[in-house]
Amino acid sequence: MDNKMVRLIPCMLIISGLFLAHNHCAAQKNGGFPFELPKTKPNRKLSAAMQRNYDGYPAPRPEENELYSQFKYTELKGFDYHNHDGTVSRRDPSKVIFANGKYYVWYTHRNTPTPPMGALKCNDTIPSSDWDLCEIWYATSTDGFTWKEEGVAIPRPPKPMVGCRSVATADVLLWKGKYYLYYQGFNEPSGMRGDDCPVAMSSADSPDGPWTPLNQVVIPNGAPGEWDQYSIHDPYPLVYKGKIYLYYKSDFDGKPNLVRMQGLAIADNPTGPFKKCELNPVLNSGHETTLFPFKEGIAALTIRDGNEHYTIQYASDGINFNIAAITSFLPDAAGPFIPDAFTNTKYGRGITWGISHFTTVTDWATNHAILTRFDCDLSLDVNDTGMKGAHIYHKPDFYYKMGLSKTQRERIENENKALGIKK
Ligand code: AAL
Repeated sequence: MDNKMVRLIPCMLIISGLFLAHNHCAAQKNGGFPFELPKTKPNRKLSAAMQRNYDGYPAPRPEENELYSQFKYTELKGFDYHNHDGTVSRRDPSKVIFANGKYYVWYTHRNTPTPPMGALKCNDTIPSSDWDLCEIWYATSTDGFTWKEEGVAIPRPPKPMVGCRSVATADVLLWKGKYYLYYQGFNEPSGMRGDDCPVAMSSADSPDGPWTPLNQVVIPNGAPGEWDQYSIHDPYPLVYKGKIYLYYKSDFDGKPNLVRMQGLAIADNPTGPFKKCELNPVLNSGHETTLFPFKEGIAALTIRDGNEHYTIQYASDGINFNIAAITSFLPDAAGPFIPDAFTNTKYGRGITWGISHFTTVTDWATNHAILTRFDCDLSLDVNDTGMKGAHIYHKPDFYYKMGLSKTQRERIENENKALGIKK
């Protein structure tokens, strides 16, 4: 190649690059993207983001996305927390159900002489964690804001039965006129290795009990080496396709941190056998389980943890979930009121409220949780525009409270030093 040719090559490359870019970017055939956001996918070249906006979400704007909502919180009346000294805790509420003219909710209840002291300091009366040495209690309400605590539903069974150390994190199923509570049954204090337990179950003819324990594990842990070999948490039954679809979360890996994902186990009867879905985990994110029938499928609040935290997801078959909305301040451990949770609906209507918990009421020394009410519009029957805004404003204080740690401050100082900046 002669010198002239060598000098020409970069010019030719630049010209062809410009030509390609022009073809890609200038929508010369269509004109610019329309000012009014098209309701359906326009027939024109679209960027990846705009394709996703039409293909990936139920509607191109959040206000019209039935699976998008903000969440608003209201303090509940009727629960005493012993001056928030950490000796009384209520957490991990079940779904809310409506029966006998009132709403019912079940939850983990702890009343111990001290706040949780960790696995090394706990004993037969001192709890290791907030959900150690607990019972399942329940409360009723006629308006969803003021609750009457009714007392214990599931006490701890005697040793060596499943749950003899603690029963926690219950959820409810109504199946052929009978009520079933599924819950985590601990036989050793949580925190010894992790938070390990299988799922136990009790049944009753009325939501007021009496509850008869099945006295056996209904959802066993996975085989050694499998993702759910140690923990089956937050058992969450729904009736779907004529069967019991029970979703659960497991904690796994642990190197360096635990990974949390959600799985599904399906049964024809409340006592099982529950067959674990071979595609498990079916949700790659989220901490506690919160799902509800929606249209032909199942929707999930994917609350904390994982790449897809703070999303609302949808699976038209109850198994293969995709992100349907991205939101913020999702309710922790939410137990929604789902009118069609057990009706075997072919077209789920969604949810507008429920009970969740806050675990951040005080500091670690008086660690406990409180129940709260959340409201939202994830319902096909409600159109609450006040829940559909895509912005939430907080005072600077809110952000400053989540400030830098000492280690982060040191790192920043070192970065400044490395630039040669002297104090
Ligand atoms: C919760 C739930 C389960 C865990 C612990 C108590 O938020 O995920 O119930 O075991 O934390």
